[in-house]
Amino acid sequence: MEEKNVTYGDDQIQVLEGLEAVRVRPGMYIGTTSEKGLHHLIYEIVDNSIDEALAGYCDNIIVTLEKDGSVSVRDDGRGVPSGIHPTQNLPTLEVIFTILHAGGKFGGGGYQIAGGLHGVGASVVNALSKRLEARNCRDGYEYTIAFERGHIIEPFKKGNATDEHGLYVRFWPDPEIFETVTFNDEIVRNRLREQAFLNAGVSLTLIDDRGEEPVEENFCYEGGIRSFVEYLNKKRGVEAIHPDVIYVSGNKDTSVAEVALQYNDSYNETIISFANNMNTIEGGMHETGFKSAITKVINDYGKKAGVLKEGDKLSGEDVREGLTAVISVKLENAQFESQTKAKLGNSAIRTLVDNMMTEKLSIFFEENPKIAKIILEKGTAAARAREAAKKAREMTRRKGALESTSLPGKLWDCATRNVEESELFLVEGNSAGGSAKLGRDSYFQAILPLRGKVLNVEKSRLDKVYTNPSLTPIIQALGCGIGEDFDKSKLRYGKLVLMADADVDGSHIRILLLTFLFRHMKQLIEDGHVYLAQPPLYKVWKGKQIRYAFSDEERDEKIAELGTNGVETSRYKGLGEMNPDQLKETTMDPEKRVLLRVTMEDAMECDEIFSVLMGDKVEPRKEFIEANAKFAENLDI
Ligand code: 1YM
Repeated sequence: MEEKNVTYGDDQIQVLEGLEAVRVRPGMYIGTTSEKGLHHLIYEIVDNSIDEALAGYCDNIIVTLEKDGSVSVRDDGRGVPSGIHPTQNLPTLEVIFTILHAGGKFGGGGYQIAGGLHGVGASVVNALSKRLEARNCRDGYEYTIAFERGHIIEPFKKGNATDEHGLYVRFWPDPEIFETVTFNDEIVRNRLREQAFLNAGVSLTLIDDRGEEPVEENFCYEGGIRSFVEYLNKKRGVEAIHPDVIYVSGNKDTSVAEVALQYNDSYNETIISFANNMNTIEGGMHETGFKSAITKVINDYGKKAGVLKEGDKLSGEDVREGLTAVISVKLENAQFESQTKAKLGNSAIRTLVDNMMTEKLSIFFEENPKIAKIILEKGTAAARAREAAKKAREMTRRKGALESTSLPGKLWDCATRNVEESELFLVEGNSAGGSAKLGRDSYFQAILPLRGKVLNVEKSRLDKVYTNPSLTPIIQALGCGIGEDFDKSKLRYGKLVLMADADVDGSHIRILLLTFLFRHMKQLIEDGHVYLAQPPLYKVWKGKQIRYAFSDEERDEKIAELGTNGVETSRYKGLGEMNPDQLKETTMDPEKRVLLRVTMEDAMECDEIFSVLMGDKVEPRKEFIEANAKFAENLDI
């Protein structure tokens, strides 16, 4: 291969303009330049290897977090075609890393399955890396190329003969682009494990070579999403109530769907769905089809078996109590909806999943009447609890009517009835509640002090939740109901702000509240109504000049700002230590405060942590605490 001339032709100028556009607006291509976006770089490259594995040519994918901060990904697939690309008139290896959208398989035939960012792939990683090297082994030779910030620095070169095959890519993320360039092994490990579950039989290995000794872990599951369900149950410390995971799959046209499910002894539902290997955390058509089918099949079977009388009906929530399920669909032209692009919109997939589940789950029940009976009993028990909850709720309502107001006594409400501008603060402790009451703007800010610990909803059914003295005031104040009564049009406040101390008990309360909201008012989180207040950790002052700091670093900055002679610092032990003015100024005043919006990912994480920490099993809890010693210490559970 000839060395390329350094004077650029029109084609190369277009290429550089393309990659430059990625560098100017990285968010448009990888969503964000935060830690999350940084990790997307790895996913983009790994997704290409997974495509090669799904095409049937690659068995092993190895990801290494290198000592120098770079990441390498190696697969044993065919390697990239070694010649000149027919339309671009450049080496194909170069094209993959320089032409945007090249990931979309311009080779023709088939479609890209691995989700990633819809095939923008390798060229985006190249544009956002301060250096990238590729070594391609194919047809008996190795071929290399290297780039700096998208510009070729070592041109495409044919090297030595080799009998290896596959592509090796190593990249150094660009610190000019990303907020951080330090990879988190836990994030990478979770992603590789998840991809191993979703692509049965593909072996993914993570090597973290940044410590003194390299740490290696391999993920490969012949059972695919069946193993995923087993893993989720084990991690959450719940006990399955029937022997094997139930698995069904089906296809229509070019789409395929598979579902694995198993019931357990908890009261919670854990449904995780994927479209083209991307986690659709907001669900979508595949989840809708699944839910409708499972409700229908269990009710039909119950009628046929004579367990459900005419007129009895198990609700969707009833049949999903204690259910762990993984839904995975693969389709062409996936349409992702919603703000976070995490919801699948293709309606044909709803029909596919619904029909497949209806047909195959019915057959499974006919063939396994014992298991069908266990599942049916679980659902009817849930329905009885739901009835009890309804009665309890009616009782509270009636009581509320007698007392002439259904708002909780401890609520200091705000004046405005305009939901969009109003805020409800849930405040830990009565003394902090008192400060918040005095520090608020009573026109739009309402305060509800919480006393003591919130109910652990993990181990409680709905009827308990409704009547629990720590939760009823919250449910009443919000006004929108919970579970299947949830009606967002009745929501009384546009923002729900959780305000708890920055200590052990505070984080415990935050996790309890988030778990409650995630389990019973999920839509409030999905629609972005839930926030965490950020009270400062330090007060730094010199004479009459006062500064607040939210971290140790910031404290040192503020000290430097005021000058070191005679500066005093104090650490807030809790919200209660702040006087109303301070609380207003630092935590409540919209002009000055910092609120963190809770995302579905945050809530799911809490839910998971919670299942592990509060569930019945000791072993997963021990494992979790050992693995997260620092975090668990903060939680103090
Ligand atoms: C470490 C990342 O990208 N592996 C990889 C990529 C490709 C192939 C094999 C491949 C695809 C095809 C034919 C095809 C890609 N090739 C192309 C293109 N690993 C990694 N492994 N032969 C090999 O899809 O037809 C794009 S990606 F366009 F050149 F075919």
